[in-house]
Amino acid sequence: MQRSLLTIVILAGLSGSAWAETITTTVNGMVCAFCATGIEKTFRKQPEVATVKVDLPKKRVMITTKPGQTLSDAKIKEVVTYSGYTMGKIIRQK
Ligand SMILES: [Cu+2]
Repeated sequence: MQRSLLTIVILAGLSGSAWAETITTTVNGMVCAFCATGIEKTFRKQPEVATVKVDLPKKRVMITTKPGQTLSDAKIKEVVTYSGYTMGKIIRQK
């Protein structure tokens, strides 16, 4: 168990970009559950996106991409703007 976990950690370190990316972005103007659901659905429609989680009190959207895929800043901005909001900072984690 511990050994396989170590292998995973090593593999993750070696292959880098082949792994999913976690992107967090602030969405200004997102104030209620309808906003949250709308933006969640729009992000979920993007082919690169694996999961979407909305933190309404913090006005944050957390996106994880499919392995080896990414979502460009431009694309994120497009989704947020298209949904009628303004985008804050984007934080990326591999
Ligand atoms: Cu709303």
